[in-house]
Order: sequence, then C-alpha cells, then structure tokens
Amino acid sequence: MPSLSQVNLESYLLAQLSTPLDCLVCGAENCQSAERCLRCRAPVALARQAADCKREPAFVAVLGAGGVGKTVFLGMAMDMLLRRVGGLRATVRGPHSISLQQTATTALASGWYPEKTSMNPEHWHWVHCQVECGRRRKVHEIVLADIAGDAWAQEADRPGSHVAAPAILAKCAAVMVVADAERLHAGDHNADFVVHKLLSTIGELSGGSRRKPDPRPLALVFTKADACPRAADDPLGFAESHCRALLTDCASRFPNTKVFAASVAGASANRDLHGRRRPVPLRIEPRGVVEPFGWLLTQL
Ligand SMILES: Nc1nc2c(ncn2[C@@H]2O[C@H](COP(=O)(O)OP(=O)(O)OP(=O)(O)O)[C@@H](O)[C@H]2O)c(=O)[nH]1
Ligand SMILES: [Mg+2]
Ligand SMILES: [Zn+2]
Repeated sequence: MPSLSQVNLESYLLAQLSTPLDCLVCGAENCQSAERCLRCRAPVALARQAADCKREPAFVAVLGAGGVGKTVFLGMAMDMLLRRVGGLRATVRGPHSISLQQTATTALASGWYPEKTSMNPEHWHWVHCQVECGRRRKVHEIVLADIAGDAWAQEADRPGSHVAAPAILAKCAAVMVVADAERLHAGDHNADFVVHKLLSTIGELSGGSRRKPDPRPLALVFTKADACPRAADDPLGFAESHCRALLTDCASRFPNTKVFAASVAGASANRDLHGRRRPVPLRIEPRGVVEPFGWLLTQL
C-alpha cells in the first residue's frame, strides 16, 4: 500500500525573491538576495537600510585623485565619529559600513598606511551612517563611498567609465574635495585637473544654470597637513597662495565653500618593504579630521 507523504511548497520564498530591489546608487533593479548591485557593484544592503530610514539618506561625494589621502582620512573620520569624538555621534547602518574604518585603522595600527584603493568597484568601501550633531542633536543620514582616485581620474576623462561615480555626482547633497597639501606645496597640480573636471560634471548633471548659485555645501580638505604646517595653520591662506585656481573653481560653482586642513599621522618616515621604499606613519595624531564633516552636516 502506497504511503502518503507531505511536502511543503515554500513558493512564498520564490515570490519574495522575485520582488526587485532598486539600487540606492544607480537605481538598477536587483534581486533581494543579491550582495552587490549588478550594474554599479554598490552593496544592495544600502537600499535595504535606506528603506528603514524615515528620510532619504544624503549622498556626500568625496572627490580626489589617487594618493591624495582619501582612504586614510575617511577611515580615520569614521573611526572618530563612531567613537563620538568631536561632538558628533555616528551609528553605522549595515556591516558593509564598517569596512572602510576597519581597512584604515587596521593598517595604521600595524604601522603602515592602507594599500591603494583598487580600481575594481567590487572593492570600494561604502558607508551609510546616522550622525547626530549640534546642540539640538539633529539626526542626519549620510552615504559616502571611498572610490579609487584613479577611477575618479578615468571618470573625469571619460564620463560613464564607472557606473557608480556619475550616479554619486548626480545625486550628491554635499561635496568634499580632498587635496594633498604636500603635493600642492611642492607645486604639483596634476590632481587639481581631476577635481575641475568632476566639479564641471556635477554642474552638468544637476542641470543647474551658471546664473543660479548651487546651494550645496562644499568642503575643500587639505590632507597631510602634518607635512605642511602652512596649510595646518591657515588653510584658506594656503589655498589662496598654493591652489588659487582650485579654490576659485570650488567657490564659483559652490558659493557655500569652506576650506579645512587635516592630518592623520603626526609624522611619516620611509621604510623598505620587499626592496621598495614606502612611507609609514610614525605616530597617529589625528587633527582636523572630524571638523569638515561637522560643518557639512550643519549645512545640509
Ligand atoms: N604625512 C602624511 N601622509 C599621509 C597621510 N595620509 C595619507 N598619507 C600618505 O598618502 C598616501 C596615500 O593615502 P591614501 O589614503 O591611500 O590615498 P587615496 O586618496 O585613498 O589614494 P587612492 O586609493 O589611490 O585613491 C599614504 O600611503 C601615505 O603615504 C597623513 O595624514 N600624513
Ligand atoms: Mg584609497
Ligand atoms: Zn547600482
């Protein structure tokens, strides 16, 4: 006699997976269970986290050419914000939001600077965090990405080379331009051209006319100020004397521009690794790292 057995049809699981989830960055439809967006490779979790927020998170576009110090600066800033240093209290949303801080602090704690950020969008660090600031403890939701400087340079030359980059430029609510004080002091302006092109792209993408000033805040941050005391003491004076064209471009496109100087290391030295001389941080003494974020948030 045949025996009967019961099999549960869990078709509701298939129905759940068939509901697409729009990528927060590029808007492409993704499967609910996907880890990275199939188009821009940003974490799909950003969209899931944003769905839980009361208001849409504000994108901060962090621009800067290769080697200007974005990963060190942003990683240290996240570490300090999460430790609630400097009057700002941050809470990260999603485990992917911790990897930037982890990459930077792990390297610095072992006596090295982090590796150059990969050109592969799969390896870019994305942070979604909630930050409380000001006396009234106003809550902001922000999203930022640490994109490889070489990818920004490619995007500046050939717009659309990387899907995530123009998406950030199109929807950013605030801009942070990262510039290397040491290189500017030495008269090296190669990195400026990347920023000029990207700022121009932001203007084009937002469709703003040149007559209407862009109300979005822009923080121009000079990194490696430990190696350039002039920038640390007077960031605006340094900008006027060492990169006037960059400052003028920022301020004419974004009248709400403020200049900052920051450093993560107290000093650097060179050390041999597999026959190659590499700079290493001698002491970790962050200065001026949280201030640009504090200002941008109050301006949002
Ligand atoms: N003196 C000093 N040097 C720094 C500091 N921060 C970064 N550097 C140096 O700048 C180099 C590049 O820093 P990164 O943060 O990797 O630069 P990046 O902008 O992320 O570069 P890409 O990943 O290529 O886009 C480091 O390897 C250090 O040599 C700092 O606070 N002080
Ligand atoms: Mg980097
Ligand atoms: Zn996407």
